[in-house]
Formats: sequence, structure tokens, C-alpha cells
Amino acid sequence: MKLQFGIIGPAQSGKTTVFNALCSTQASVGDYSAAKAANIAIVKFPDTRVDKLAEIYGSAKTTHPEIEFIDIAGLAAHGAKDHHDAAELLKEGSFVHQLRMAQALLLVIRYFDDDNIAHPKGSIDPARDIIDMESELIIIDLVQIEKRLQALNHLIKVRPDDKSKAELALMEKMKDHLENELPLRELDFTREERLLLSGFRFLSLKPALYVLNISEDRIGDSIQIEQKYQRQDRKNLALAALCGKIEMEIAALAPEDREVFLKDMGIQQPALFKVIKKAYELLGLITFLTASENEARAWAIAEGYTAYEAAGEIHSDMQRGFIKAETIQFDELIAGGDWTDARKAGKIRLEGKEYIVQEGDVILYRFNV
Ligand SMILES: Nc1nc2c(ncn2[C@@H]2O[C@H](COP(=O)(O)OP(=O)(O)O)[C@@H](O)[C@H]2O)c(=O)[nH]1
Ligand SMILES: [Mg+2]
Repeated sequence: MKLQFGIIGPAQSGKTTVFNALCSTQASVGDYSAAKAANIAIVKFPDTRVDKLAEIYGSAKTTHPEIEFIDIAGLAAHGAKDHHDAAELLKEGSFVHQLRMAQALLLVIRYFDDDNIAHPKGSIDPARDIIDMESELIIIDLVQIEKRLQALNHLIKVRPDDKSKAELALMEKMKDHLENELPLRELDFTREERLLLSGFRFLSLKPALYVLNISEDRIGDSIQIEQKYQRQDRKNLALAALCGKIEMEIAALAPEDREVFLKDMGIQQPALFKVIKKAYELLGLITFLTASENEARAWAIAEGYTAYEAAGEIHSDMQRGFIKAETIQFDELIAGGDWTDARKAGKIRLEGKEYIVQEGDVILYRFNV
């Protein structure tokens, strides 16, 4: 499973800075021309458990789950203030298309003071900017739904069929919701509705991770800031506070030098760790591990996956020929020595297809093909 986050936000909020902090890249900042191509980078999730397994097994290689960040230049440069703007943004070839392909959104909101950097709204107000961002997504989706409704109404006149009628009802339901200024990610859908929805890729339906780009002097208050701005009544929404500028500088250092600088700045965990942790919570993901002489590997899967479903992530043969999942918690495995020791001690569980995989499970699949 590859995770994709599309980065958006108001102009000069620090999107590219945060992108650099997360990806250890050096894309040019302070440049917000709409014509620029998106910055794209794939980052591995750091997970020391993989390295530990590789050590025990003498694995030839290690593999980590990956997360892709797409820093989209276009949307932020103008932003959809009304229906006309939104329609412009929807035009083919626009950056919105790139955004639609992402699985989730990372929305960067400015919370740093700097008189030399203009704020499009003239003042620093994260709560207002979050509301405005939400409205922008809602407007873009509304425009798309209105277009679809027109087409559907036309279609139903010509050839009324059940599928079109079901879709019409769904679009009406979403339109009502959006007109109440609520994002689609807060609406409940039936299984059938989800199927009808799958092709549309609505922006306000995507899980949203807000990043407050805080100034250096607010680093010490980042937890309080997160508590203040995280709306508990919101579904599929998370929020992290981090200082993009400092973290970008630290991310540019050699990995072994980073820790001491983070400590100096009073940063508990680097931006990437924080964002991945929040992303896991937001998307409902857990990690399980596999290891052999060939490869030690961490896998990101949806919470609640069965051993059978998790096998499918690895290989379809493994799923088809599933016999048993030999399972042990990582900590228990490490405490006991290695797999052979754990087996001798009777600590390896034999789990069946229906077993719900837990965070930190190390699994050895038994299967025949
Ligand atoms: N003082 C300060 N400036 C920042 C911070 N984050 C970004 N900037 C500056 O704000 C400007 C816009 O940043 P950029 O990442 O290009 O914003 P984008 O337009 O959203 O991609 C650049 O000059 C950055 O150096 C910060 O935390 N503090
Ligand atoms: Mg930028």
C-alpha cells in the first residue's frame, strides 16, 4: 500500500518548506508561480523494528512502507473563492487533477510571523485559514456535483435506469451536505454509495491532515497549539503543529547530525515522524512485519485486516494458498532471542485466515501454491 498526500494551502503558507522538511529535499521556496510543476518525493517510513529484524535474520535487504508527497503549486496561487474560480480550477490539465489522485490531503496553514512575507489575507489567523481552506474544497466539490447532476437529469429523461437514479439521489444528498458548509469526509455512506462514488475523487472527501506551520518561538507550545486547533467534532481530520523552516534546515543535515539539532531546538520528534504518526491515525493504519534471510520488511495495512487480507498485500499466491499465519509480537520475539527460540518456548501462535492482524505482529505465512 503506497500512501499519497497532496499538499495544498494558501500562498506562502510554507507548503514547499514543509515538503522539504518531510522529504529532506531542497525544492526552491518562496516561489509560488502557478506554472511551476509539482514537487514530488517518495519517503520511506522510518521503523527501527525492521533494522532489528534484519540484524537477527541477517537479511540481505530491508524494505519500508512508502509515502508520497506531492507539493502542488497551482491551487494555492489563486485558490477558489467562488464558483467561477472553482470551475477554472477544474479544467483539464489543472493541478486539481493531480490533487484528485492523492489518497489524502496535507493542508499547510501559516502560523509564523514575518513582516517580509505577505499573507494573502493580510493577517495571521490559523483558525480562519482552516475554515477558508475547508470552504475552498467544498466549493470545488459542489461545482463538480452540480455538473454531474445536470448530466444525470438529462440522462434520466432519455433513459431512466436504477443506477442513474441511485446516483442522482446520492449526488443530491452530497449537495445538501456541502451546502451546509460541511466537507464530504464527514458524511456517512452505505456500501452501495461508496461504489457509486469511487470514480469521482472528491477533494473534501479525502482524509485531511492540517499542518500548522509554526514559528520557531512557538515550538515549545506545539502540543497546546495542536490541542487548541484540532477540532474534536470533526471526522477524518487530524492536525499537527511543526516549524517547517527549522525542520527543513535539520532535514538537510546528515542523518547522524539531526538528533542533536532537534534536541537543541526542543523538538521531540522530527516532522516526518509526527506526520506519519498522525497519518496512521487518520487513515486507520497499522504495521505488521515479515522477515527472512532475503528481506526484513514492514507493511502498512488497514486496521482490522485479517491475516488472509494481509497476505494479499504481500502476494496473491500467499493469499490463495493460505494455510496458517505463524505469529508473534515483535517485542516478544526480540525478548526471547530469535524465531527458533520463540518456537521452542511455544510462543509462536498458529493463526487462521480470520485472525485480525495487530500492530507489531511479526508474521510467517505458511502457504502452498
Ligand atoms: N519566518 C519563517 N518563514 C517561513 C517559515 N516557513 C516558510 N517560511 C518562508 O515563507 C516563504 C514561503 O514559503 P514556501 O514554502 O515557498 O510557501 P508556499 O508558497 O506555501 O510553498 C518562504 O520565504 C519561506 O522561507 C517559517 O516557519 N518561518
Ligand atoms: Mg511552494
